[in-house]
Amino acid sequence: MPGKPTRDDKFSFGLWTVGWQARDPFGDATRPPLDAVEAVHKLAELGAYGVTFHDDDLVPFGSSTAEREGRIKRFRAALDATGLVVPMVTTNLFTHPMFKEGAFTSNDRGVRRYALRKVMANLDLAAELGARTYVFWGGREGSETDAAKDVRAALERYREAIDTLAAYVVDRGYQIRFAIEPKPNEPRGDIILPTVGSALAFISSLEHRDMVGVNPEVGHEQMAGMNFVHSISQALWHGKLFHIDLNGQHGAKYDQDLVFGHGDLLSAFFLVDLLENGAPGGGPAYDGPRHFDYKPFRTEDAAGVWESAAANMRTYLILKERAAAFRADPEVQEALRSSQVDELATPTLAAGESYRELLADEGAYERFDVERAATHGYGFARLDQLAVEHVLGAR
Ligand SMILES: [Mn+2]
Repeated sequence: MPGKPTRDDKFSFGLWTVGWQARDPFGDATRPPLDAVEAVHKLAELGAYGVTFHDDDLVPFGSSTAEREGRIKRFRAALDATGLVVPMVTTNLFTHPMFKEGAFTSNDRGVRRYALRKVMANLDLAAELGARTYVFWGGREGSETDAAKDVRAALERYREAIDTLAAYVVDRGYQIRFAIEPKPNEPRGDIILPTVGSALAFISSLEHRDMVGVNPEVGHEQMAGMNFVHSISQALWHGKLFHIDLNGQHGAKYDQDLVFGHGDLLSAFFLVDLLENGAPGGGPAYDGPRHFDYKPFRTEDAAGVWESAAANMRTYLILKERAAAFRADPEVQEALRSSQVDELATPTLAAGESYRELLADEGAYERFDVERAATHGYGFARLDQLAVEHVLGAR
Protein backbone atom coordinates (compact mmCIF):
# COMPACT_ATOMS: atom_id res chain seq x y z
CA MET A 1 0.00 0.00 0.00
CA PRO A 2 1.28 3.47 -0.84
CA GLY A 3 2.58 5.90 1.76
CA LYS A 4 1.63 9.54 2.14
CA PRO A 5 1.58 11.60 -1.08
CA THR A 6 4.64 13.75 -1.75
CA ARG A 7 5.25 16.88 -3.85
CA ASP A 8 6.68 14.63 -6.59
CA ASP A 9 3.21 13.10 -7.10
CA LYS A 10 2.05 16.54 -8.38
CA PHE A 11 -1.40 16.44 -6.79
CA SER A 12 -3.34 19.69 -6.96
CA PHE A 13 -6.82 20.80 -5.88
CA GLY A 14 -9.10 23.68 -6.78
CA LEU A 15 -10.02 26.03 -3.92
CA TRP A 16 -13.63 25.49 -5.04
CA THR A 17 -13.43 21.72 -4.36
CA VAL A 18 -12.66 21.46 -0.65
CA GLY A 19 -14.23 24.91 -0.28
CA TRP A 20 -17.57 23.83 -1.79
CA GLN A 21 -20.30 24.79 0.67
CA ALA A 22 -22.61 22.17 -0.86
CA ARG A 23 -25.35 24.41 -2.20
CA ASP A 24 -27.28 22.47 -4.83
CA PRO A 25 -30.34 23.35 -6.94
CA PHE A 26 -32.60 22.02 -4.17
CA GLY A 27 -30.84 22.92 -0.96
CA ASP A 28 -28.84 25.51 0.90
CA ALA A 29 -25.21 25.30 1.99
CA THR A 30 -24.46 22.60 4.54
CA ARG A 31 -20.97 23.86 5.35
CA PRO A 32 -19.52 27.27 6.32
CA PRO A 33 -17.13 29.11 3.97
CA LEU A 34 -13.55 27.80 3.98
CA ASP A 35 -10.81 30.39 4.18
CA ALA A 36 -8.33 30.08 1.26
CA VAL A 37 -5.39 30.30 3.67
CA GLU A 38 -6.72 27.40 5.74
CA ALA A 39 -7.28 25.40 2.53
CA VAL A 40 -3.67 25.96 1.45
CA HIS A 41 -2.27 24.86 4.82
CA LYS A 42 -4.51 21.81 5.05
CA LEU A 43 -3.81 20.68 1.46
CA ALA A 44 -0.06 21.03 2.03
CA GLU A 45 -0.34 18.98 5.22
CA LEU A 46 -2.16 16.22 3.30
CA GLY A 47 0.64 16.04 0.70
CA ALA A 48 -0.66 18.12 -2.22
CA TYR A 49 1.85 20.18 -4.22
CA GLY A 50 -0.50 22.68 -5.82
CA VAL A 51 -3.65 24.73 -5.46
CA THR A 52 -5.74 26.29 -8.23
CA PHE A 53 -8.59 28.80 -8.27
CA HIS A 54 -11.14 30.81 -10.21
CA ASP A 55 -10.65 34.58 -9.81
CA ASP A 56 -13.81 34.81 -7.68
CA ASP A 57 -12.73 31.95 -5.35
CA LEU A 58 -9.83 34.06 -4.14
CA VAL A 59 -11.33 37.55 -4.44
CA PRO A 60 -15.14 37.76 -4.25
CA PHE A 61 -16.77 39.45 -7.24
CA GLY A 62 -17.10 43.21 -6.71
CA SER A 63 -14.32 43.51 -4.08
CA SER A 64 -12.55 46.86 -3.76
CA THR A 65 -8.94 47.16 -4.94
CA ALA A 66 -7.73 47.30 -1.33
CA GLU A 67 -9.70 44.17 -0.41
CA ARG A 68 -8.38 42.38 -3.50
CA GLU A 69 -4.79 43.24 -2.64
CA GLY A 70 -5.25 42.15 0.96
CA ARG A 71 -6.65 38.76 -0.01
CA ILE A 72 -3.90 38.13 -2.57
CA LYS A 73 -1.24 39.08 -0.03
CA ARG A 74 -2.60 36.63 2.58
CA PHE A 75 -2.83 33.90 -0.08
CA ARG A 76 0.75 34.49 -1.22
CA ALA A 77 1.96 34.34 2.37
CA ALA A 78 0.25 30.94 2.77
CA LEU A 79 1.91 29.71 -0.45
CA ASP A 80 5.31 30.90 0.79
CA ALA A 81 4.79 29.29 4.20
CA THR A 82 3.77 25.90 2.77
CA GLY A 83 5.70 25.74 -0.52
CA LEU A 84 2.49 25.03 -2.41
CA VAL A 85 2.55 26.17 -6.06
CA VAL A 86 -0.22 27.50 -8.32
CA PRO A 87 0.07 25.37 -11.48
CA MET A 88 -3.24 26.50 -12.99
CA VAL A 89 -5.70 29.38 -12.76
CA THR A 90 -9.11 29.85 -14.36
CA THR A 91 -11.92 32.41 -14.59
CA ASN A 92 -15.42 32.30 -13.20
CA LEU A 93 -17.57 33.23 -16.22
CA PHE A 94 -20.67 31.45 -14.95
CA THR A 95 -21.83 32.48 -11.44
CA HIS A 96 -22.73 36.15 -11.86
CA PRO A 97 -26.23 36.61 -13.36
CA MET A 98 -24.73 38.73 -16.17
CA PHE A 99 -23.35 35.47 -17.62
CA LYS A 100 -26.74 33.75 -17.76
CA GLU A 101 -26.61 33.78 -21.58
CA GLY A 102 -22.92 32.97 -21.84
CA ALA A 103 -19.65 34.89 -21.68
CA PHE A 104 -17.48 34.67 -24.84
CA THR A 105 -20.55 33.59 -26.83
CA SER A 106 -23.32 35.62 -25.18
CA ASN A 107 -25.73 37.17 -27.64
CA ASP A 108 -25.07 40.41 -25.70
CA ARG A 109 -21.88 41.95 -27.13
CA GLY A 110 -21.35 44.02 -23.97
CA VAL A 111 -21.19 40.86 -21.87
CA ARG A 112 -18.67 39.37 -24.31
CA ARG A 113 -16.41 42.42 -23.99
CA TYR A 114 -16.72 42.36 -20.17
CA ALA A 115 -15.81 38.65 -20.13
CA LEU A 116 -12.58 39.29 -22.07
CA ARG A 117 -11.60 42.03 -19.63
CA LYS A 118 -12.36 39.78 -16.64
CA VAL A 119 -10.06 37.09 -18.04
CA MET A 120 -7.26 39.57 -18.82
CA ALA A 121 -7.32 40.92 -15.27
CA ASN A 122 -6.98 37.39 -13.92
CA LEU A 123 -4.30 36.40 -16.45
CA ASP A 124 -2.12 39.10 -14.90
CA LEU A 125 -2.58 37.50 -11.47
CA ALA A 126 -2.01 34.01 -12.88
CA ALA A 127 1.31 35.13 -14.38
CA GLU A 128 2.33 36.84 -11.13
CA LEU A 129 1.70 33.61 -9.21
CA GLY A 130 3.67 31.55 -11.73
CA ALA A 131 0.77 29.55 -13.20
CA ARG A 132 1.70 27.76 -16.44
CA THR A 133 -1.80 26.71 -17.49
CA TYR A 134 -4.97 28.79 -17.82
CA VAL A 135 -8.20 26.80 -18.09
CA PHE A 136 -11.32 27.82 -19.99
CA TRP A 137 -14.48 26.02 -18.92
CA GLY A 138 -17.36 27.56 -20.83
CA GLY A 139 -20.21 26.23 -18.72
CA ARG A 140 -22.59 29.03 -19.76
CA GLU A 141 -21.59 28.95 -23.44
CA GLY A 142 -24.62 27.21 -24.89
CA SER A 143 -28.39 27.26 -25.08
CA GLU A 144 -31.62 25.66 -23.99
CA THR A 145 -33.36 26.22 -27.33
CA ASP A 146 -31.91 26.07 -30.84
CA ALA A 147 -34.10 29.07 -31.73
CA ALA A 148 -31.95 31.27 -29.49
CA LYS A 149 -28.41 30.51 -30.63
CA ASP A 150 -26.59 30.82 -33.93
CA VAL A 151 -24.03 28.12 -33.10
CA ARG A 152 -21.76 28.94 -36.05
CA ALA A 153 -21.59 32.57 -34.92
CA ALA A 154 -21.00 31.38 -31.34
CA LEU A 155 -18.01 29.29 -32.49
CA GLU A 156 -16.68 32.31 -34.39
CA ARG A 157 -16.95 34.45 -31.23
CA TYR A 158 -15.35 31.66 -29.14
CA ARG A 159 -12.44 31.61 -31.60
CA GLU A 160 -12.20 35.40 -31.48
CA ALA A 161 -12.09 35.31 -27.67
CA ILE A 162 -9.39 32.62 -27.36
CA ASP A 163 -7.23 34.20 -30.09
CA THR A 164 -7.58 37.67 -28.55
CA LEU A 165 -6.58 36.36 -25.10
CA ALA A 166 -3.72 34.32 -26.59
CA ALA A 167 -2.40 37.47 -28.28
CA TYR A 168 -2.55 39.22 -24.90
CA VAL A 169 -0.49 36.43 -23.26
CA VAL A 170 2.07 36.46 -26.09
CA ASP A 171 2.42 40.26 -26.04
CA ARG A 172 2.86 40.32 -22.26
CA GLY A 173 5.46 37.55 -22.42
CA TYR A 174 3.57 35.33 -19.98
CA GLN A 175 4.69 31.68 -19.86
CA ILE A 176 1.09 30.45 -19.94
CA ARG A 177 -0.70 27.92 -22.14
CA PHE A 178 -4.46 27.63 -22.48
CA ALA A 179 -6.51 24.48 -21.85
CA ILE A 180 -10.14 24.20 -22.93
CA GLU A 181 -12.37 22.06 -20.71
CA PRO A 182 -15.26 20.40 -22.55
CA LYS A 183 -18.61 19.47 -20.98
CA PRO A 184 -21.79 18.31 -22.74
CA ASN A 185 -24.44 20.04 -20.58
CA GLU A 186 -25.06 21.54 -17.11
CA PRO A 187 -25.56 24.34 -16.35
CA ARG A 188 -26.70 25.07 -19.94
CA GLY A 189 -29.03 22.62 -21.65
CA ASP A 190 -26.39 22.08 -24.32
CA ILE A 191 -22.86 23.46 -24.08
CA ILE A 192 -20.68 24.52 -27.03
CA LEU A 193 -17.61 22.20 -27.35
CA PRO A 194 -19.28 19.25 -25.56
CA THR A 195 -16.46 16.66 -25.74
CA VAL A 196 -12.69 16.38 -26.01
CA GLY A 197 -13.03 15.61 -29.72
CA SER A 198 -15.09 18.77 -30.28
CA ALA A 199 -12.50 20.87 -28.46
CA LEU A 200 -9.59 19.36 -30.43
CA ALA A 201 -11.33 20.16 -33.71
CA PHE A 202 -12.04 23.73 -32.52
CA ILE A 203 -8.40 24.23 -31.44
CA SER A 204 -7.16 23.30 -34.93
CA SER A 205 -9.03 26.38 -36.25
CA LEU A 206 -7.25 28.86 -33.94
CA GLU A 207 -4.58 31.34 -34.94
CA HIS A 208 -2.65 30.55 -31.73
CA ARG A 209 -3.39 26.80 -31.87
CA ASP A 210 0.11 25.85 -30.67
CA MET A 211 -0.52 27.29 -27.21
CA VAL A 212 -4.01 25.83 -26.76
CA GLY A 213 -4.77 22.31 -25.55
CA VAL A 214 -7.45 20.56 -23.51
CA ASN A 215 -8.28 20.02 -19.84
CA PRO A 216 -10.53 16.95 -19.93
CA GLU A 217 -12.56 16.06 -16.83
CA VAL A 218 -13.43 12.42 -16.09
CA GLY A 219 -17.08 13.10 -15.25
CA HIS A 220 -17.71 15.53 -18.10
CA GLU A 221 -16.66 13.03 -20.74
CA GLN A 222 -18.53 10.17 -19.05
CA MET A 223 -21.70 12.30 -18.83
CA ALA A 224 -21.60 12.31 -22.64
CA GLY A 225 -21.24 8.51 -22.70
CA MET A 226 -17.65 8.79 -23.89
CA ASN A 227 -14.77 6.47 -22.91
CA PHE A 228 -12.44 8.76 -20.92
CA VAL A 229 -9.34 6.62 -21.58
CA HIS A 230 -10.00 6.88 -25.33
CA SER A 231 -10.48 10.65 -25.08
CA ILE A 232 -7.24 11.08 -23.13
CA SER A 233 -5.42 8.83 -25.58
CA GLN A 234 -6.52 11.04 -28.46
CA ALA A 235 -5.56 14.22 -26.60
CA LEU A 236 -2.09 12.72 -25.95
CA TRP A 237 -1.81 11.63 -29.58
CA HIS A 238 -2.44 15.23 -30.67
CA GLY A 239 0.07 16.51 -28.08
CA LYS A 240 -2.79 18.44 -26.48
CA LEU A 241 -3.16 17.04 -22.96
CA PHE A 242 -2.12 20.26 -21.20
CA HIS A 243 -3.96 19.58 -17.91
CA ILE A 244 -6.43 17.03 -16.49
CA ASP A 245 -9.36 17.11 -14.04
CA LEU A 246 -9.66 13.88 -12.09
CA ASN A 247 -12.88 12.85 -10.37
CA GLY A 248 -15.54 10.12 -10.39
CA GLN A 249 -18.88 9.72 -12.16
CA HIS A 250 -21.52 7.00 -12.41
CA GLY A 251 -22.43 7.16 -16.09
CA ALA A 252 -24.74 9.52 -17.94
CA LYS A 253 -26.45 11.64 -15.31
CA TYR A 254 -25.89 15.01 -13.59
CA ASP A 255 -22.26 16.04 -12.96
CA GLN A 256 -21.43 14.13 -9.77
CA ASP A 257 -17.83 15.25 -9.15
CA LEU A 258 -17.18 12.20 -6.97
CA VAL A 259 -13.79 11.36 -5.49
CA PHE A 260 -11.39 10.04 -8.15
CA GLY A 261 -11.97 6.31 -8.72
CA HIS A 262 -15.29 6.35 -6.85
CA GLY A 263 -17.24 6.00 -10.08
CA ASP A 264 -16.02 3.81 -12.92
CA LEU A 265 -13.11 2.20 -11.06
CA LEU A 266 -11.86 0.10 -13.98
CA SER A 267 -11.73 3.17 -16.20
CA ALA A 268 -9.81 4.98 -13.44
CA PHE A 269 -7.31 2.08 -13.33
CA PHE A 270 -6.69 2.17 -17.09
CA LEU A 271 -6.47 5.97 -16.94
CA VAL A 272 -3.76 5.93 -14.26
CA ASP A 273 -1.94 3.21 -16.21
CA LEU A 274 -2.03 5.42 -19.32
CA LEU A 275 -0.95 8.61 -17.49
CA GLU A 276 1.84 6.91 -15.55
CA ASN A 277 3.12 4.30 -17.98
CA GLY A 278 2.12 5.54 -21.43
CA ALA A 279 0.34 3.45 -24.02
CA PRO A 280 1.16 -0.31 -24.24
CA GLY A 281 2.38 0.25 -27.79
CA GLY A 282 4.50 3.26 -26.83
CA GLY A 283 3.70 6.94 -26.74
CA PRO A 284 4.18 9.55 -24.05
CA ALA A 285 2.90 9.43 -20.51
CA TYR A 286 1.55 12.62 -18.93
CA ASP A 287 3.84 14.69 -16.67
CA GLY A 288 1.57 17.60 -15.71
CA PRO A 289 -0.40 18.17 -12.50
CA ARG A 290 -2.79 15.47 -11.29
CA HIS A 291 -5.58 17.92 -10.56
CA PHE A 292 -8.66 16.90 -8.59
CA ASP A 293 -11.90 18.67 -9.49
CA TYR A 294 -14.36 16.96 -7.17
CA LYS A 295 -16.99 17.88 -4.60
CA PRO A 296 -17.05 16.43 -1.09
CA PHE A 297 -20.47 14.86 -0.43
CA ARG A 298 -23.09 17.35 0.74
CA THR A 299 -23.54 15.18 3.83
CA GLU A 300 -20.02 15.85 5.13
CA ASP A 301 -18.68 18.18 7.79
CA ALA A 302 -15.10 19.53 7.74
CA ALA A 303 -13.67 16.15 8.77
CA GLY A 304 -15.42 14.50 5.83
CA VAL A 305 -14.12 17.17 3.47
CA TRP A 306 -10.48 16.45 4.36
CA GLU A 307 -11.12 12.70 4.44
CA SER A 308 -12.37 12.91 0.84
CA ALA A 309 -9.49 15.17 -0.26
CA ALA A 310 -7.00 12.60 1.03
CA ALA A 311 -9.06 9.80 -0.59
CA ASN A 312 -8.49 11.29 -4.08
CA MET A 313 -4.72 11.11 -3.67
CA ARG A 314 -4.68 7.73 -1.92
CA THR A 315 -6.92 6.14 -4.56
CA TYR A 316 -4.69 7.52 -7.32
CA LEU A 317 -1.55 6.15 -5.64
CA ILE A 318 -3.13 2.73 -5.03
CA LEU A 319 -4.14 2.54 -8.70
CA LYS A 320 -0.62 3.59 -9.68
CA GLU A 321 0.77 0.65 -7.67
CA ARG A 322 -1.83 -1.69 -9.17
CA ALA A 323 -0.97 -0.48 -12.71
CA ALA A 324 2.75 -1.07 -12.10
CA ALA A 325 2.01 -4.59 -10.82
CA PHE A 326 -0.19 -5.23 -13.88
CA ARG A 327 2.60 -4.18 -16.25
CA ALA A 328 5.25 -6.19 -14.39
CA ASP A 329 3.25 -9.44 -14.20
CA PRO A 330 4.85 -11.98 -16.61
CA GLU A 331 1.44 -13.56 -17.23
CA VAL A 332 0.03 -10.16 -18.25
CA GLN A 333 3.01 -9.56 -20.53
CA GLU A 334 2.46 -12.93 -22.17
CA ALA A 335 -1.28 -12.27 -22.48
CA LEU A 336 -0.63 -8.84 -24.06
CA ARG A 337 1.68 -10.47 -26.61
CA SER A 338 -0.74 -13.23 -27.49
CA SER A 339 -3.52 -10.63 -27.81
CA GLN A 340 -1.29 -8.76 -30.31
CA VAL A 341 -1.67 -5.52 -28.33
CA ASP A 342 1.92 -4.48 -29.13
CA GLU A 343 1.50 -5.38 -32.81
CA LEU A 344 -0.77 -2.37 -33.36
CA ALA A 345 2.29 -0.13 -32.92
CA THR A 346 3.86 -1.71 -36.03
CA PRO A 347 3.08 0.33 -39.17
CA THR A 348 0.74 -1.43 -41.60
CA LEU A 349 3.09 -0.75 -44.51
CA ALA A 350 6.74 -1.84 -44.28
CA ALA A 351 9.55 0.75 -44.37
CA GLY A 352 9.72 2.22 -47.87
CA GLU A 353 6.56 0.42 -48.95
CA SER A 354 3.77 2.31 -50.73
CA TYR A 355 0.38 1.22 -52.04
CA ARG A 356 2.20 -0.06 -55.17
CA GLU A 357 4.18 -2.71 -53.25
CA LEU A 358 1.05 -3.51 -51.27
CA LEU A 359 -0.83 -4.09 -54.53
CA ALA A 360 1.96 -6.43 -55.67
CA ASP A 361 1.94 -8.42 -52.40
CA GLU A 362 -0.23 -11.46 -53.04
CA GLY A 363 0.26 -12.60 -49.44
CA ALA A 364 -1.62 -9.47 -48.31
CA TYR A 365 -4.73 -10.23 -50.31
CA GLU A 366 -4.89 -12.99 -52.93
CA ARG A 367 -3.22 -15.58 -50.65
CA PHE A 368 -4.13 -14.08 -47.26
CA ASP A 369 -5.59 -16.69 -44.89
CA VAL A 370 -8.99 -15.04 -44.48
CA GLU A 371 -10.36 -18.13 -42.73
CA ARG A 372 -7.71 -18.06 -40.03
CA ALA A 373 -8.13 -14.32 -39.46
CA ALA A 374 -11.87 -14.83 -39.13
CA THR A 375 -11.68 -17.68 -36.66
CA HIS A 376 -8.72 -17.09 -34.33
CA GLY A 377 -9.55 -15.68 -30.88
CA TYR A 378 -7.76 -12.64 -29.50
CA GLY A 379 -7.70 -13.70 -25.85
CA PHE A 380 -9.10 -10.41 -24.58
CA ALA A 381 -11.33 -12.19 -22.05
CA ARG A 382 -8.23 -13.45 -20.21
CA LEU A 383 -6.51 -10.06 -20.42
CA ASP A 384 -9.57 -8.27 -19.03
CA GLN A 385 -9.83 -10.66 -16.09
CA LEU A 386 -6.11 -10.24 -15.34
CA ALA A 387 -6.69 -6.47 -15.18
CA VAL A 388 -9.69 -6.88 -12.86
CA GLU A 389 -7.71 -9.18 -10.57
CA HIS A 390 -4.88 -6.66 -10.37
CA VAL A 391 -7.36 -3.87 -9.56
CA LEU A 392 -8.84 -6.04 -6.82
CA GLY A 393 -5.39 -6.81 -5.41
CA ALA A 394 -6.03 -10.49 -6.04
CA ARG A 395 -2.72 -10.97 -7.86
MN1 LIG B 1 -17.54 18.24 -12.99
